[in-house]
Amino acid sequence: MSVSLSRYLVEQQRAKGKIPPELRLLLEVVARACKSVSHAVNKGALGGVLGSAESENVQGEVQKKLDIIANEVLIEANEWGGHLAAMASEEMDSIYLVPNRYPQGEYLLLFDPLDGSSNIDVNVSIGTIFSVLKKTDGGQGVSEADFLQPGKQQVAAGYCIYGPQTTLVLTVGDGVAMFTLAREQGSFVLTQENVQIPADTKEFAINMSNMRHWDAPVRRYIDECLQGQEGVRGKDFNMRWIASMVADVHRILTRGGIFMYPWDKREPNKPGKLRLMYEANPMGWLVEQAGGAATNGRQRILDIQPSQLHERVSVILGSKNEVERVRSYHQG
Ligand code: P6P
Repeated sequence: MSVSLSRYLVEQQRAKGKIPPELRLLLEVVARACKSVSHAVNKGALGGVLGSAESENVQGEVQKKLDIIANEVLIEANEWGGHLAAMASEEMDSIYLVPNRYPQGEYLLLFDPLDGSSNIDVNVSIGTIFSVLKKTDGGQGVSEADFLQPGKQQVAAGYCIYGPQTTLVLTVGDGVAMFTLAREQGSFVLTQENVQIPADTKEFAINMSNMRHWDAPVRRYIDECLQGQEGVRGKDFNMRWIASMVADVHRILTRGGIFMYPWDKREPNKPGKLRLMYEANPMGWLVEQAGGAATNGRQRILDIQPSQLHERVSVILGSKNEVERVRSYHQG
């Protein structure tokens, strides 16, 4: 008997008391929105959704048509349900308040509506990343300050990868579960739970073209991997870089590995390329819930106190022993 996402969430709510009804509703709405995004992505050129939208987002990046479509789908799906106070998106400069015509809830939803969008036009896996926080003060109204909570405060986090399969990966703090979209019924079906990342790995993911810009600890770690059996690591390594964080993280959750997008001296004033609130925090919690680790090189990512909604961070995550090694090199 297959277990649907809805049944899994009811069991997390009823049997385990892990999530209240409002959070269950929120996660079901997000999953439904991801199904709509998957449908749009899968149309590709046939849907007239490829290419640039001729606009820029807050990050100064050219937006793809699908970036904007995915953002609109998530906003429209979530704004009326009464479970949210506000939303934040990589594609929007400021937070999105739930319109007054709808009831307000206590949850805050953050998302990168379509991560990896440089891969959209070349048919490589992309995905939606989401993070859920709760308003900390019971007061009325909501502001950006309500969002600025460390990642360890998340109550749910996940992503939906649009690849050969459309798979939703989720944690509510009780391990990591994976749900594959059964297109015939249009429902997400549980295909793996209690995901575990091997503590060791022979596979690293980093954009090697940036090597000359890296800090010494990162350079040392990668050099040692490249030395293979003849070097201090005593084993050969393999390299992967999909340039789509969702796809690289999905591989790591599935078979282990280490993913690195470290600070580099191309833009020394930026702590990294990836965003803390809606990329590193949700992915960091998923990885930790699967037995892995996530650091910025010096600090656990989930302990970082955000100061801005769109702040960036250096990301090193995956197999625990490898992440620990990189962290120790930063300490050294
Ligand atoms: P680069 C996609 O644009 C993204 O934000 C992540 O999904 C991905 O890991 C990274 O940037 C790729 O960056 O510099 O290799 O193109």
